[in-house]
Amino acid sequence: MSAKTEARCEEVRERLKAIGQDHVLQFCDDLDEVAREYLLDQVEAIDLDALPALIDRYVRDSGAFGHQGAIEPAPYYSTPTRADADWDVAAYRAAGEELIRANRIAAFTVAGGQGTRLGFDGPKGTYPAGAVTGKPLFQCLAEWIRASRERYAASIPWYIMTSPLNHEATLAFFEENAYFGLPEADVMLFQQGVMPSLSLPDGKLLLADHGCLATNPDGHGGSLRALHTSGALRDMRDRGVAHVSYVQVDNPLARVIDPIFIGLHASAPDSSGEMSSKMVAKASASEKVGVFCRVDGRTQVIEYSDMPEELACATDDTGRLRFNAGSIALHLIGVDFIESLMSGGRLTLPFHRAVKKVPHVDLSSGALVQPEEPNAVKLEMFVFDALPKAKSSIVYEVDRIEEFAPIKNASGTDSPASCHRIQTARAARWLEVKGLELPRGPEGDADCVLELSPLTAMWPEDLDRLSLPTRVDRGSRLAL
Ligand code: UD2
Repeated sequence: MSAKTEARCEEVRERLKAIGQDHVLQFCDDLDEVAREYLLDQVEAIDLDALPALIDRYVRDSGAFGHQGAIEPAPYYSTPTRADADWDVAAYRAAGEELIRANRIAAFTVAGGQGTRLGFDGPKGTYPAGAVTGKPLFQCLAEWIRASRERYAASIPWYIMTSPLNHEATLAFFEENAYFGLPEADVMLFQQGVMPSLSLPDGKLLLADHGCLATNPDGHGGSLRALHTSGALRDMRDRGVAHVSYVQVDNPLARVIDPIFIGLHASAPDSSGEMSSKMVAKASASEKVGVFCRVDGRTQVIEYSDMPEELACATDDTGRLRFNAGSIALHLIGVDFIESLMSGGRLTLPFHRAVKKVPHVDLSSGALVQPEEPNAVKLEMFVFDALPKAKSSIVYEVDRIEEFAPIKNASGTDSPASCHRIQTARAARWLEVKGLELPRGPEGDADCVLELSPLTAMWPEDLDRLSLPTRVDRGSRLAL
């Protein structure tokens, strides 16, 4: 062992001892130099100064969110097709288009999560999503960006956040697929950070093996830190990007670059241009989406699991859910705002705790234990917790069929099957307006499978340029 590594080891041991965590180096003497350096790197990547306070708040205490002040529904811009939509859609669309043409907009996809609920063993973005073609989620998003680049003659860089669990596989997938027709220089993949898993009830760091801490990705809120540490924000600055369009990897219908939303975010009188959101009217009181609320005059999302049931179920005079604005995790975020969230090198977002079964090394025997009961706390940050830090944040309602078909579960709600149905319903709606005859089943659903690429049409009116078939046969499959 080199003297340098020995010295580093002693220094880290002292810091760990001061906070009662030096067990982490218990097997250090058995490790070769490379393995030992790896473990020390892992420990040094943790904010050790902040750890004791985190343990007090989230392990010894439940870290539950107390919402101070009255919770009111957040106001929103109604979708343009609603009778009460009284805002100038064309003007905002023009304002958004100007920003896109001026290369002020970037796309940003969070793709660090694991497809555990889907039962898919690979990066979620590689999952086949196209209802007819089976094209992967990443390609669906890439086609929106390509179509927007062509339409607006803009560069629209695409930043993609992966995690240590899927980074290499994601990178290889982009290379195999030639970046889906986008210039490689305009696609940047970077990894999110991790948080150490902490034992219950005493908040000890756990070892996944003798030379490795048990960690988990730090949540999509960690993206705001990773944009900074990866150099992505600096790259945005160099390119003159002012706002990023944030989309989750699981929604192939996400309108990745939406001029109307961009226009509202950047120029509506009640928007500070810091962070804005899209919503859909909730399908039911129990739908698993966060809800936009106003607390102490600030817009924020209360996650479905934190929403008091009496509020989630409350209705207004017309019988509609009072808290109706469901978050579909589509945001526009100002680059200046992202920078302002890093104060003194630390991201100032709260954590959310999840109690999980975390395999770990037993310190007395040195053997790996697979716990049968939840034994540890995992900490994650949520991107929407940045919303209340914005001075004035707007919410824009969109039509669920137009923009929200996430793939999260293997079957039922938010599954590949429901996603394909929504893709078909959206394409059917656009095509029927253009006079195409579609077969309908007894429930009124289109009795065929349809898929419409944004390279073919980003808006219904784009179909006017095409010569379309005049009818679709019952049970057939059509990709345009
Ligand atoms: C999210 C929202 C929910 C609603 C719904 C809409 C949360 C906590 N809830 O639910 O309110 O808006 O989406 O679809 O966000 N990810 C990372 N790194 C991580 C964790 C997640 O990149 O460490 C990505 C993941 O790849 C995915 C997205 O974040 O693209 C959403 O994560 P999720 O599937 O855990 O969130 P979900 O579906 O519970």
